[in-house]
Amino acid sequence: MPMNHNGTSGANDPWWKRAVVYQIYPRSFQDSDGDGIGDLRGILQRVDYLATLGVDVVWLSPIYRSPQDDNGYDISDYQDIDPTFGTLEDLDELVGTLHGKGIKVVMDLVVNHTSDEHPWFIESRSSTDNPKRDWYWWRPAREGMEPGAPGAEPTNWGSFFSGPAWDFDRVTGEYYLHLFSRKQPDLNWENPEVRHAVYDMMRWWLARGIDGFRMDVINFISKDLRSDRSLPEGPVSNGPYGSVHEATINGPRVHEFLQEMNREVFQGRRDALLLVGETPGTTVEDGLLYTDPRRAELDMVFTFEHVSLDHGPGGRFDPKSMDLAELKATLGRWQAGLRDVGWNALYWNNHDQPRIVSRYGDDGDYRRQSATMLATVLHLHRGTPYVYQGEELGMTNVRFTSLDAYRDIESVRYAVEARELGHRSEDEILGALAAQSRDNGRTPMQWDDSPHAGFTTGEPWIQVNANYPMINAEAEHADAESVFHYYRRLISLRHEDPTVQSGDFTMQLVDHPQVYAFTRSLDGDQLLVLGNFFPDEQLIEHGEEWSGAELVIGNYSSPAMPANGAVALRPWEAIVLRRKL
Ligand code: TEU
Repeated sequence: MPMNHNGTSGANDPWWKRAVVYQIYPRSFQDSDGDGIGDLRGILQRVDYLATLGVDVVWLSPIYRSPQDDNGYDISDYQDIDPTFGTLEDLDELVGTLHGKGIKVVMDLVVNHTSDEHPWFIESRSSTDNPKRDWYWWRPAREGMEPGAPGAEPTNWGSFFSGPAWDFDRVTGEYYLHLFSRKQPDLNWENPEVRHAVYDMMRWWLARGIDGFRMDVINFISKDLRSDRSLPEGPVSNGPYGSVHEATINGPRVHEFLQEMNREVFQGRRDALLLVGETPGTTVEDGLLYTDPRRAELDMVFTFEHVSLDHGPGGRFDPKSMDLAELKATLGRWQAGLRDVGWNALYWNNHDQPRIVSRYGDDGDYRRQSATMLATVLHLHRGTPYVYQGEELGMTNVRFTSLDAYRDIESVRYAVEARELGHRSEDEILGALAAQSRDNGRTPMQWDDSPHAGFTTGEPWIQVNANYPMINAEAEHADAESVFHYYRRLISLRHEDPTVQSGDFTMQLVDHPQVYAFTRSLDGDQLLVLGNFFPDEQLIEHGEEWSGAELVIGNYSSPAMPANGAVALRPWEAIVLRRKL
């Protein structure tokens, strides 16, 4: 069994422990046909860019046939490509081209729910005795209440996209469950036919030559079903609905389902694949269960604690400022918890998150410095780093000034509900969206300073960030000091340096309110990583042992170096030092 022996170099470690993954959100990456929406042939035009960056894996957000209610996370055919993005032949060509450059391809797997336009759901909703009725979560109205009447939903659960998590269906007079939009009905994983249909589909994709899956909300697939078929109410804290967390996240059978999936789909070929789960609401204890290789579930999971530190009691649209000591405590807990067993996925950004440089950095005067500092800190952790398109350019949040500019269903539904509830002013709603909307991460990739940033020759489906004449791939490529070239260096450091790959992690300066600090150690080699999260100078005293240290990487052209037992970090400066023990 491949165990991950901490503190020793990992020649037998799985390949993904030395890899860097790049996430593409195809809708916003590159349009090739002028319809304003990115597509597979667009990605093909940019394969050289990915090779120059040096990434090992590309994860594609969903490109399957979909009504696009949630930009493809609502799938109506798992085994076809949406015409917006191209064809299966285009995908085969893209996979072949990426493979030719030594880049693996991971597909998004969205099987907690389908689209309501999936043939499975169309059948399921057609009658109460349809053979696929039980493939989804159908329930009658709350006892003693008129079906369809307000409050008659089977449980008090609220959906992640506002409103109730149940939708009343007139045809059969029952409700179906949707944790996300009403066009994303939840599959009933209790039913073995559902599970085997999913496994068939996964085998079909693997046979097509893909290299793994990023599994969307995979820890939501087991609901807390009681023996009388009932589902429990959720606790109410903020707003009109009960929370779905307790009854749907990390549910009773989730590990059993994942182990079954491994036996049915991955047996004999697991080592070649990358299996990463998206697992909101997961603690270190759950994370260990998911990623312990002896349990054969997942290789690593995306956790959410470190990207929720600027959420207030009301959730993501109730923003507050992030406290650095909390960030260190959170990421440090994951590093310590998965030290001997399991593995961390490392990320700042994805298509659901605002841009990190605007969030934990400074997207004004210190954009380059803070983007590269944040990158240094993340990429020097132990785990597999993920880069989200545009992060390597230091792309920032977009500042939409009107609600009409937003496209994301979560943002739009939130604004509608907040207006209805009347607790917040228009300005507050716009402010919350500006800080936290998922659309911040979904504006088109900024390639050059031509119209629409070179993303499309047509009208882009979502506005391009107005800062594209300054922030774009062409400009970044031309500038040796750019965020882009810094990411290239970090990626090759991951490939070449055994201490970066597998060194033991120890958090330092735990209570320091302004500087992030840690060491990595392996076989007598030690790295010290320092990142200044503030625009003022920080003097860090580290004792004499770092005085003769060698510089590994730094984000200033003449990096701060230790002298007299201390190092002075300039605004948003990051350095990595090496010494022999
Ligand atoms: O996201 C799951 C998830 O829980 C959140 O990150 C979500 O984005 C939401 O904003 C919570 O506030 C995954 C996908 O990444 C996301 O794009 C999909 O919308 C969602 O699942 C449903 O498939």
